[in-house]
Amino acid sequence: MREEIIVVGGGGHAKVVIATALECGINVSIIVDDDPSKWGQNIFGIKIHGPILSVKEIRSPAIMAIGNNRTRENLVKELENLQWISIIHPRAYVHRTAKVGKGTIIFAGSVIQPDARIGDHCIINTGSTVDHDCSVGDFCHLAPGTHIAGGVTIGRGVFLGVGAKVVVGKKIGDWSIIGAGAVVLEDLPDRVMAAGVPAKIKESYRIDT
Ligand code: JB3
Repeated sequence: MREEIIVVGGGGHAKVVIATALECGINVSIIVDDDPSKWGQNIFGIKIHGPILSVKEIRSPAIMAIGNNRTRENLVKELENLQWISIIHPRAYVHRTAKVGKGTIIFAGSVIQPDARIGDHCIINTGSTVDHDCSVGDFCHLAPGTHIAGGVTIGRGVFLGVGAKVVVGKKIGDWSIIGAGAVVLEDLPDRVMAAGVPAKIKESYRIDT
């Protein structure tokens, strides 16, 4: 029998998560979302119910399908009974020695090389690469077309914008945000926003959360 999961979130990201699950032969039983205007709508024929906390007491396999890193973290704390699964698109490559945490989704065209470690509830978006011996913390989002070279360490809750790159062995601290197309050539601390080529910290931008 096909596995049945709950999908938390009913936006654009959920659409790609559900498409990926279906490609893996996983059925989606319901979608939950807190936006009442979405209730009764459907994604690929699967109905959006609400609100999210209506599934709080259910023990079921599930995936969190909301793009914002902090929102995913907050909702996971509230939804203790759901059993978070990881989903890897059949046309992604994940080396057998790589580790992928629970709740993490790896989209089509992505490549995860030997001994890379990806934490829980991460999004490895379309066509991204994580090279050998990298470490990616929990609740990160590597947007489409991002590339991190060998031995890179990415902290918790980091967002790499579309097409961003990180060179060999560099470190990015927790909850930092890297702008689209940036190239990170130096280590970056926690909670900074950096952009450009080479990536520079935007001093006027503070990440307080
Ligand atoms: O760039 C790409 C390829 N994908 C983006 C993805 C990673 O993130 C996509 O284009 C969007 O920018 C974004 O997708 P997502 O998460 O589907 O976006 P959004 O529509 O903002 O959020 C999805 C659902 O989450 C919405 O229907 C909201 O109701 C719900 N939501 C958003 N923020 C929230 C919150 N629900 C709760 N409870 N709390 C929140 O803070």
